[in-house]
Order: sequence, then C-alpha cells, then structure tokens
Amino acid sequence: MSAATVYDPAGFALPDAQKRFLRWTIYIGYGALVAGIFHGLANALSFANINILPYFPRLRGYYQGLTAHGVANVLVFTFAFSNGFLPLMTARALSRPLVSWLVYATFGALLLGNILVVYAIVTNQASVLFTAYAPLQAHWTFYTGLVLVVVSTWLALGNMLTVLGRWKRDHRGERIPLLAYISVVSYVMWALASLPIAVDFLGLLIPWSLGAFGGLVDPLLTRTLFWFTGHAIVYAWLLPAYVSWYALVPRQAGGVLVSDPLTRVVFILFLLLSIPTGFHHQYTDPGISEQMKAFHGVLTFGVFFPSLATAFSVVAALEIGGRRRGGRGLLGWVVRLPWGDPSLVAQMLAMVVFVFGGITGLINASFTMNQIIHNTTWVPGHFHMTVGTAVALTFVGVAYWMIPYLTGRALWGRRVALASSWLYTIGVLIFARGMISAGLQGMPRRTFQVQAGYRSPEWELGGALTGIGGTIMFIGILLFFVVMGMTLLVGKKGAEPKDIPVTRTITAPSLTGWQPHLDRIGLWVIAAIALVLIAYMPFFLTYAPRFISPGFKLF
Ligand code: HAS
Ligand code: CU
Repeated sequence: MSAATVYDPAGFALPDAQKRFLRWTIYIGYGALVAGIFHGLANALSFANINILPYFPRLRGYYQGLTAHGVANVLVFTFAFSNGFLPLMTARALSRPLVSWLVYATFGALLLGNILVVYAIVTNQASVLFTAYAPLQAHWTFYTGLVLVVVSTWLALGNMLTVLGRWKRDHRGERIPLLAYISVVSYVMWALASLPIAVDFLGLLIPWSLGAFGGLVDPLLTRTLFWFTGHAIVYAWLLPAYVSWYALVPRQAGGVLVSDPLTRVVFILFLLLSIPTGFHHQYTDPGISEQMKAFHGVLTFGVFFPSLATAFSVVAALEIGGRRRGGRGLLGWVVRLPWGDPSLVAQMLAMVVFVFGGITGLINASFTMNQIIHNTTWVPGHFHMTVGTAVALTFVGVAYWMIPYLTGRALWGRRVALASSWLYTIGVLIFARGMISAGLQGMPRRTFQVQAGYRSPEWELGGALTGIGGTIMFIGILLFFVVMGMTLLVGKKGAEPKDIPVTRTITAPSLTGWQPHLDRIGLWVIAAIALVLIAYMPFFLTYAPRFISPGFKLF
C-alpha cells in the first residue's frame, strides 16, 4: 500500500467467524471471475478469426463457453462480491456485528446455487446464455441454481436490515450513517427488482424444464419478465461500485465527499428509476406497444441523471484530494492523485472507462439508434465498459484493501497490481473500440465468427482489435490473480489495513426539513412500486399468455 492509504482504526472489529465467511463468500466471486475469463479470451479471439476452443478440454461448443462466461462473470462474480461487501459496509458504518446465521446462510445458498449452475453448464445441459431466453431450454438445475443465487442476495439484505433495525432502536431520531444507507438502499432496490425473475424462474421456467405446461412456453412473456429484472440488475451490479466510489474512494484519494444529502438522493433515484425501464432491451420485440416502449425510454434517460450526478460527486472528491496534495491549475490535481495506490488506481481507471460506457448506453437507449446497434457487437462493446470495467475493475480495486483487511495479510506486489489495472484498461479500450466499430458495420453479437459463413470484410479491423484488446484484458486479470494468490500465500502478516477507509462529507445530513424523509426507505419502496406498476401494468393487464413454443436444446 502506498503511504497515502493509511486507515485509522475506529475500534470496529467483526467476529472472526463472520470475517471468515464473508471472505469465502467473496472468494466464490473472484473464483467465478477467473473461471469466466477463459472463455472471454476465446470469444474475443474468435472475432479476430482465431479459434482456441479446441484447447478447452471437455468444452462441447461455443455457446457452452459463452454461457459459462456470462453466468460466471456477470451473475456469480457480481452478486458474490456484493453479498460480502455490502453487509461488511453496513456493519462497519453502524459499528455492529452482523447476524451470524444469516452470514452463514448467505454463503450456503450461494455455494449450493453455484454447484447446481456449474453442474448444469459443465455437463452442457444449459447452453442458453446468461439471459436464459426461452424457448432455449436448460436443465432445471440451471434455473434452480440461479434462484439460489438470488436467494443468497435476499439473505444478505435480511442481514443488513436486521442490523439496521437494531441500530435504529438504539439511535432514535438519528440519521442513518451514509455508508449504511447507500449499502442498504442498493440491495433493497435489487430485492424489489428481483421479484419478476423469481416469478419467471419459479413459476414458469423451472416447471417447464420439468415437463409442465405440456412442454410449451411463452417466449415473449418469459423474456419480458427477464428484462423486468434485467435492466435493474445492471444497477444492482453498479451500485456496490458506487458505494465504494462515494464512501471510500474520496478518503483513499485524500479528499472528501462533497454532499451527504445529494448522495442519498442519487441512491433514492436509482431505487425509483432502475426498474421501470426494462423495455429498452425490447425495443425490437413485437407484442409491446410503442407507447410503453417510449415511456420506458424516457425513464431510461431519467436514470441516466443520477449517474451524471455521480460523475460530478466523484470528480469533485478526487479534485479536493488532488488539490490537498498540492495540485494546482485546471488539471494539475489529476497528476497529484495517489497514482501509486493500486486500490484507488483500479477504481479511477474504472471511472474513466465508465464515461464511454455511459455514452454508449445513451445511444442504446435512443429508440431509433437502437435499431442500428441492437444485436450487434456494439452492445457487448457497451457492457464491457460498464459491468466489465466500471464494476469489475472497481471490485478488483476494492480487493486490494479488502482481502488484506479480511485475511490479515498485507497486499503482495503493488507494482504488479498497478500493471494489472493499466493493462486491463488499455485492453478494454482497444477491445470496445473494435466491438463498437464492427457493431456499427453490423457484426452480430452472440455469433461464433470463426464458423459464420457470412463474414464481411468490413468487420476485419474491428474483429482484430477485439481480439488484441481481449488478450490484453485477459493478461491484466491474470495478474490480478497472481497478486491475490501471492497475498494469500506469502502476504506479510500484521501489516494489513486495520480499518475500512470511510470518507467524511463536507455537507452533513440535516435533522430538520425534508431530508430526514430520505431515510424512510419503506416509503420510497412504495413509491418505486407505484412507478413500476405504471410502467408494467399496461402490458401485463392486456397481454394474453400464449404457451406456443416447445423447448429447444440446440446444443
Ligand atoms: Fe446498459 C444493454 C442503456 C448503463 C450493462 N447494458 C446492456 C447490456 C448490459 C448492460 C450487460 O437502452 C446487454 C444485455 C444483453 O445481454 O442484451 N445502459 C444503458 C444506459 C446506461 C447503461 C442508458 N449498462 C449500464 C450499466 C451496466 C450496463 C451501468 C452494467 C453495470 N444498456 C442500455 C440499453 C441496452 C443496454 C438501452 C440495450 C441494448 C440492446 O439493444 O440490446 C446509463 O445508465 C449509463 C449512465 C452512465 C454515465 C457515466 C457516468 C460516469 C461516471 C464516472 C465519472 C468519473 C470520471 C473519472 C469522469 C452517465 C459516474 C475521473 C477520473 C480521474 C482520474 C480524474
Ligand atoms: Cu438496460
């Protein structure tokens, strides 16, 4: 750790058993990250016309690998990390231990879910990609495993709410500490958002995979339920990263967060607006009225706003840090930021890439422009800069203080860690440039280019950049694993950070006026439900389910 990252202890200590289980919960996530990147490499290279799939023992096809990549990296990695990180943040903010049995249950549900999902994918009975679109049909263990992963997030939230409830009993009239507030609101939003996919999997896909409904399924209904959850899911991945950007990064950069109230407003806006936007993934789907698509489109631009406010807040916090360290002039403060601290650098690079992720997101959200980029490689170009970098690289950066904190071993290989983040960032920018330009030329996503008989010469450059960038990203992440592995094996004992780097804010929360209402999370949940009903009821009230399609197993 660089000299800039000195964490003063606040007298907070979690029981050892809780620390251990949180650690193992998070390890499942990083394990999934490494498991997933191998097919990531194969997929990137396939766009450059290079086929390394034959080198994968036991792999029986492109879609099996692509499913493993998506499920491991966006479903398991993200939620396993958050299941450990958010309860840890809540406990730290409230200076209270967690509920032990809920920590264990969260870990247990996640582990069991993973065993089922891994079984289904490894045995090639679930090559349906992470979106699980029917009528592609997976083995019931795939859907059930994913349900258990979702259950694990509910258990983690249950833990946080219990601890918060106990804290409130002892602190009547006080405002919830910011770090606890934003951690809880993140998972409250997700819990609400996860209900449609629970209905989809438990009510439709699991029974169907076991032979119910005469073996028939309604593709539009299941797709709509998926995206009902599926847009909000991307914010469920993002918000834990925002928790770090708002509440920890300013401190790590030697700065301070500008506004406590603005931060709460941002998270409430995510609670309100993340869910009623799912149709922007279905602009090209038949059977959904144009008016409803337009309504979701407008709300999508609405949910863009709290991210803009976030950009303002995090840049301001970094600027304060840079100026306190002697930075002068318009941009001199950037140079003075602690560029030797691997935890901070990973997260700052994640932010820079997210600017491009955000811009491409706006283009996706624009109804007419979406017609050009939908189902092309533009979309994976977009999401590798959002979930694939803003989120993943932030979680990598957090690991650089959190794993030492949880294991009692100091970080090994600061320079290797820095190299890892820089390589990954350079890699993803080349990769996404390739995917985005080729996507504009119509290169399809989810297609094994090596075997596609309709390759266009226009895709050559974009495909090659995708392959080159993907390879650099792969090396970057491998270095992260070297750092983590060595930290666990030989990291110096006793030199680890003793506390979590929680920031201070310039504007404190107010005890009077409208602000305390922000802490009435239950009321905001009711408002969010109302908005969701307005956005989705017109579809569900007028839609007559059509169980018309048999299941397909094209693998
Ligand atoms: Fe998206 C498709 C629209 C954000 C993930 N998105 C996807 C898919 C994924 C995904 C996985 O409207 C593909 C799903 C599939 O398989 O089909 N997305 C948006 C919009 C935003 C957005 C409007 N997406 C995300 C995030 C994701 C994510 C976040 C994951 C975590 N997306 C869409 C649409 C589609 C879509 C359509 C469907 C496309 C189709 O046709 O299939 C926005 O909310 C983005 C807002 C972000 C910003 C950036 C703010 C910048 C910040 C950093 C500031 C820091 C700085 C650094 C400047 C406004 C906060 C300073 C540093 C120093 C060192 C000084
Ligand atoms: Cu979306």
